[in-house]
Amino acid sequence: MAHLRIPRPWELPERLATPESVFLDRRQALAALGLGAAALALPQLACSGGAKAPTGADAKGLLDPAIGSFDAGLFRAARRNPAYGVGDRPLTPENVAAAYNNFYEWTTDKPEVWRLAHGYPAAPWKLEIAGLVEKPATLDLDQILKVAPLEERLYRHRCVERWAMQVLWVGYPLRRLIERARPLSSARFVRFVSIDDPARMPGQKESSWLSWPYYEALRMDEAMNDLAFAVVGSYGHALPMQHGAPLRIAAPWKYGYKSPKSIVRIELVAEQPGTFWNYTQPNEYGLVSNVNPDKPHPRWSQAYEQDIGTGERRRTLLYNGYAAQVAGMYDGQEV
Ligand SMILES: Nc1nc2c(c(=O)[nH]1)N[C@H]1C(S)=C(S)[C@@H](COP(=O)(O)O)O[C@H]1N2
Ligand SMILES: [Mo]
Repeated sequence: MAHLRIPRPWELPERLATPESVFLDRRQALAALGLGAAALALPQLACSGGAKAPTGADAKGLLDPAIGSFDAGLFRAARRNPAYGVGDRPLTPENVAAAYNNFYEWTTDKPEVWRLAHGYPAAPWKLEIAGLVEKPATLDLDQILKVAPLEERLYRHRCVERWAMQVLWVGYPLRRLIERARPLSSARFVRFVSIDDPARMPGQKESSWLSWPYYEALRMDEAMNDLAFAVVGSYGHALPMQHGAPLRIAAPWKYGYKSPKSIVRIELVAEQPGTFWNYTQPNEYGLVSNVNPDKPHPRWSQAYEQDIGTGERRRTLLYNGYAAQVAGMYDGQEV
């Protein structure tokens, strides 16, 4: 290993530098740079209908909660919050959502993530809440799950790579977790740090030049918006590891990378923090990264997306369909 020079992020081969390029092969990425029909063409997913879900013996362990049977009753008791719907879009089957994941700590190969992640123990867990707060704390799993009553929400999810789904998350408003620590008025951003475990996470070891651990951030007003959800479960049970157990964020009006998984630290800060992808790809979207059909990625249009469940190609919605909840936060600002 000693003879290997660690490349700087800007030297990365394109294939490794972005999650997007895993989805789009080079020819498609070049086509997306062009005009007209080619720019609108979406790459095919694993099969003609959508992403392929493993079945039978091949799916063994696919949906296993990474915290085992710990507090299973808590998840079953979670009630659907009727304020959140996805219009006429169908719910993505849970075995599709759980078998097509972005979680680079494991691998960049989406259908393989769950197999590698399965068996990783998300219990016990420690979550630190620190920075500009009156009451810094370290929460164990039981405390993480009981910050507020669990509720279920049907959310859209839109990846910057243009795949999309409708998923049932279980959790509580992120605001409740932040309020628990009593933020100081000087706190302007919330920074999240994901787990760092290169000994057991093959993607962290293989992609050692990436700036692990994964880190993300929201503005304070975004984090306090009711739509920002602290997710601990999916489809009526605790999260399987591939979805980011035991705690991940869902900020569904933003591209998927703004929803960090397997969080170990939340920090309230005054200055705008950097993020994993802004550091790696500084020429792509900035901190806000709201879903916007009219703001193309440097290498492709965002006008259309593809549903991983049905394979349907459809128009991208501004704020991913959540304008009523979030547009007010961006009055007079660039979306
Ligand atoms: N720690 C961590 N969080 C992450 C990622 C990641 O690679 N590592 N990928 C992000 C991206 S690009 C997307 S689209 C979503 C995917 O969430 P899902 O696999 O649960 O659908 O997770 C986000 N959170
Ligand atoms: Mo993504």
